[in-house]
Amino acid sequence: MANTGIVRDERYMEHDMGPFHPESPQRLEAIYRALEELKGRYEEIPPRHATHEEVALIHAPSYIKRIEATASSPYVQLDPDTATCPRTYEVALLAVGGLLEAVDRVLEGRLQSAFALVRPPGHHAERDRAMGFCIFNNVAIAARYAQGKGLERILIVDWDLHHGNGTQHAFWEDPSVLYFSTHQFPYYPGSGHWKEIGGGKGKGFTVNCPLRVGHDDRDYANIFRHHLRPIALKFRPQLILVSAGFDTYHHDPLGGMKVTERGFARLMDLVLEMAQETSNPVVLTLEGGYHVQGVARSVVEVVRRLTGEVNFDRDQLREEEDEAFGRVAETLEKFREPLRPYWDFD
Ligand code: Q9C
Ligand code: ZN
Repeated sequence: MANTGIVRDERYMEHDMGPFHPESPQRLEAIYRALEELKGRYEEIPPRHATHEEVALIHAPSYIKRIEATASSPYVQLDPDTATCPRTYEVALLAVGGLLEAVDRVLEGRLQSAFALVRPPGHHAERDRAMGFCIFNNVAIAARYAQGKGLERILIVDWDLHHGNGTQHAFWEDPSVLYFSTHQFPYYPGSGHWKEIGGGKGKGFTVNCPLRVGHDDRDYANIFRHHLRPIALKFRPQLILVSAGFDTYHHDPLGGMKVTERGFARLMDLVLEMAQETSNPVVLTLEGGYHVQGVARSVVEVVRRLTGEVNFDRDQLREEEDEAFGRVAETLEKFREPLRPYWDFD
């Protein structure tokens, strides 16, 4: 059995943007309840609050103070989609700190992988701006934090439905953090065109895969196998962070993709395979995903894979994916064009 850890804490439910907001406490309630099925097969990681210094690895001190000040108001609207309640500031620090605890455990070698089941999500948060349900950019802070512990190369895989604009901006000119994203396009937040490949020394280290609606398990698997994989193997990350959103789920209310529970398990399988080949740990953090039962079931399938279970026939899936390759072949050719000077594709 593989050694995996889960960050979970009831306090994550205390951040509440109102009864009609899709990024609801019910998401984690359903996930935590569904995970009871796997109890004993993962270690529980208690979170802590991140410090100001840690959050300031990515965010402007004036922005952190602004968020801190929201704790004294019943409600502050930070952006058309993002609001605070009096508990939001502390819960957002606990989200960052939960992910940092998970990173600590894998860097100490105590765990091979971990999944921070936290909220609010983070990948839209900019240096000085909340956006798209996100307050602090959990995954970006975690990457900088891991570098502070001596790591040189970190890969961030963002399989959320949306483009992680905040994460992309944080590492735009930085060749030490490779940001890879698949996302519905054109769509919110608008960034993530395939021509966006980073700037300065970071050119080639931002990889965007903008996709039309309707892509399914096999399409995502093919993009991971034939685009992410060659890049990751050449980059040789020392840690893989995953912005794990489940809003590509086939019944998600915000998305137009067709990924199933088994599709998420397969993406996890492919990321773990790359991690084994470059012998590095994997830490996931929850981003979006708004079909409450769909997210819960998908997270369970991903965690099953982290514990070492492979409850699908990998050879059979490979065959099905090979047969469907034509659906993404041209798209992949296009994505590869600006990246050819930096990476070797087949
Ligand atoms: N106001 C995440 O999945 N929708 N965020 C904007 C126009 C915002 C999604 C619609 C969607 C944000 C973490
Ligand atoms: Zn999303």
